Amino acid sequence: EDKGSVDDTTKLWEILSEYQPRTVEAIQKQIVTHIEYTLARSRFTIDHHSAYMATAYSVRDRLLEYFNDTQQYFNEVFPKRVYYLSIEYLLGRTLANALTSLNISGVYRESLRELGFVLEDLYNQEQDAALGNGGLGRLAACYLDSAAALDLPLWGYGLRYNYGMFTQSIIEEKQSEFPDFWLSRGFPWEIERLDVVYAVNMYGFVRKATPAELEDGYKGKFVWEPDMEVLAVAYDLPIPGYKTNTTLNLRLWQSKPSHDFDLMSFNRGNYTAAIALRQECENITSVLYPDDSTPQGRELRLKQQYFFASASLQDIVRRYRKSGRSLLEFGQYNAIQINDTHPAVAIPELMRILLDEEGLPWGEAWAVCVQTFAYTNHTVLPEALETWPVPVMEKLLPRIMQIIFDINCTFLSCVRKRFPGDESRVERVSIIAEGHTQLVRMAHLGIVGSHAVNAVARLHGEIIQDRLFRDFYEMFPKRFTYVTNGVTPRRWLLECNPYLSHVITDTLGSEDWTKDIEQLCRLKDHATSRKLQQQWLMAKRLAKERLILFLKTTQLKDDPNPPTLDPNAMFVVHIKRIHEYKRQLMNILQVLLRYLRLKDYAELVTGTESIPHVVPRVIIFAGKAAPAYTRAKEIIQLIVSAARLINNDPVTRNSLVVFFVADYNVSKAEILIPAADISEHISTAGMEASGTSNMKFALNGANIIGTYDGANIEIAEEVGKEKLFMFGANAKEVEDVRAAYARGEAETIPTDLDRVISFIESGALLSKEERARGITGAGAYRAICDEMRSGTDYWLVAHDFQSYIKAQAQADRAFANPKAWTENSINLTGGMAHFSSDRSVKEYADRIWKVKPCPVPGQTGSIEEE
Ligand code: TH1
Repeated sequence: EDKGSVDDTTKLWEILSEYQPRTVEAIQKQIVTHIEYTLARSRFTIDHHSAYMATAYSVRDRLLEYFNDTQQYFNEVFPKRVYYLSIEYLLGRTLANALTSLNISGVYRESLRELGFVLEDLYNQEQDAALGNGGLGRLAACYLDSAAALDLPLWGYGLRYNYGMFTQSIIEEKQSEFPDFWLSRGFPWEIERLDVVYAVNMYGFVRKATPAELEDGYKGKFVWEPDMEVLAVAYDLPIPGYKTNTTLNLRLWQSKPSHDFDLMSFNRGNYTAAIALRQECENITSVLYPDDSTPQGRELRLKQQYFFASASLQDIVRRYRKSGRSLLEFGQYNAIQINDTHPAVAIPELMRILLDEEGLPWGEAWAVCVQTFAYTNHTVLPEALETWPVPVMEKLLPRIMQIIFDINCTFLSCVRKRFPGDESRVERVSIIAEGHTQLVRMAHLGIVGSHAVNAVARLHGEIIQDRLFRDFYEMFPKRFTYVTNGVTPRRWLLECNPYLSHVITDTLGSEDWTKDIEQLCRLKDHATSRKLQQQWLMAKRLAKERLILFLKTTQLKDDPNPPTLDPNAMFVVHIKRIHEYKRQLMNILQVLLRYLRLKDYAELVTGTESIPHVVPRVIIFAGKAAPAYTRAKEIIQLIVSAARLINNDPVTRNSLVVFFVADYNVSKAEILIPAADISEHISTAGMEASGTSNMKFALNGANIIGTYDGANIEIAEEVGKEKLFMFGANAKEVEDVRAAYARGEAETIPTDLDRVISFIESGALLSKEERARGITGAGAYRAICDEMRSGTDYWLVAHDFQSYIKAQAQADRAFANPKAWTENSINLTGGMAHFSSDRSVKEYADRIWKVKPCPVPGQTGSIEEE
């Protein structure tokens, strides 16, 4: 290694050990320096965006001090490390988060104020980093935040997509998708590592190693002769720990063509084909697949997965090898968590490295793998369980396919030994599904190759043990466990809800709750305090005002006749990916029923401005549909057209307003969640593995209308189920109802639902354009109406409808008593300590990874109180 030519490094260390001062003057100087030298902008033409960029660069400089110290410390101490492999990270914005972690928001606000900028305005200059679809990607981001706050020696690995989650627009009441080129104005937070590069093989064939190669030192039995070689370049994103020196790394890979390979192709004389090949390499990390819980079996997706797994594993093995330790001890020093099956191909990839590159015998290599890997399952939806056709995998990854067959062979002979003669069991658990085309079942690969398999909530754990992976549970009962998801209280309370955070800190007498989340429980002691209740209400009101302002300046900007938005109204929020199992449909049908009932009532009490004795509601939907998911797009259209009808009705508009907020993302969630009085978590029971926004809402004092599904059950248990509005069939009942449907026992449609469906079928929701084109009746909603009338709808919307209406009515009654409502709200926040991702990550660290904190010492203990 090139250590440079400096013999006496005293001077170097002297300079390096000085940290940048945290005074207003020093910060201002740095910001201005970045404007001039990094951005090369004239100091006299600073707009908001360059002020944001310069501020971000100056914060990055401070992050890097901690980052470098942390990484150096980890290398010295060499603790057991954790690697979190996730194909998605839904990070959102970074500036506010970094300032909060470093505890320097105040001094930055002051510095910028004197330079003529408001810090909060600069926050809005930042584009969300949306390298994920929804809950799964956001969970990964929360876990990084918690791991850093807890000083765990953890790194995240992911992909650096050029296009993140698509931007959603509503055009003619329908979803349209636009590319999210999030890097277009620069991303100041990352460090490009052009020197951290790995070659990843694809295509080609496998042959036996020749005696000459073996003599030459080749350690494996087989040689993969690839047809394509892609380079993976590292981009590092510092992940600051809240009020600690620890700053972790999120390493994202970007694909690029390999030069060596170019030369080969060009020499073969095929110039255009060689250029096309370069393009193919770059394409691998071009785009995030926009499907949440429904895999698209595209070869490019498998390329992404292998590219990701291979680059990450090569990096991890290289880092470990540098320590000089034996590969047989690899699993004692490294834990690798696989976030769903998307990175599961990492298991045969580690086998390949250990067998072919390191020459380990099969048995030893396999023992290392199982000791190292752990797999998290996030869904039980059958259509979401990933499989890859064997011919596709064979062509793209011939050596990996061969290893998977070998793994399966060894595994199945164990199964046959334990269950002699039980061939149907062998077929059920096999990693390869037989059929017209054989399929690789990625979940089975994940289970067989890991020492721990975890669900993400208790009910989900029961379902995977009893149903989904029952055969595996019988073989490896100790492997299975669950770790209930959590959310970071920093982003999801401290940062997004400054109003409520102040009240909490004031009530508890310190800010310790942001790190020691158990402190939140003490809020319950004050739930009946008049003073706290008033402050609590005021905080909620401020959050609502912020949301109203946001809606007025975006959604309603060009509306000639906008509805009035009353902060005293009940704000009900339903925000998540649009999916049939999440039942946004049931909600909008309920909203239409409410509208029809309001109209009935208004007829009785004509002549009044607003309808008396009715709790006014502002109902907000938001969420994206996968571009190919037709039904989900119809549901969006239904919501948008219902909102148009309802918001324009002069009779009801002071009592009911409905919005579909376009382009839902993390930063919009940060505005919506604090403003909610109630949130909807109404999935068909047994279908939502956990859900995590339920936790974010309750943490911000919002109530939940919810089913007995996922983490709702545990939330209800923590806070007391009488505090929430729980309804509907439970998971067991859902099974029974579906079994009855399958026997042909259809249900009759409930009267209220029948009324709403008839209303839609009357053509009430048709747009002007549709009418002009002569369309009548249900129009675009024909299929939805038919399904509701079938009496056997798979997601049990009709079955649960009456009990849902009852829960809504309960909520109306409860909201009419502000004192009791506020007391309840305080108790909800006070009961949410269990759902901090700090708790989840501690559980993973103790029970699955077996790693301990590795706090970084040193004078960087400069994270003093401001
Ligand atoms: C989600 C689950 O639906 C949700 O219930 C859970 O809270 C969250 O993961 C975090 O555990 C999932 N997201 C995805 C995304 C893809 C594939 C499967 C799932 S499950 C792409």
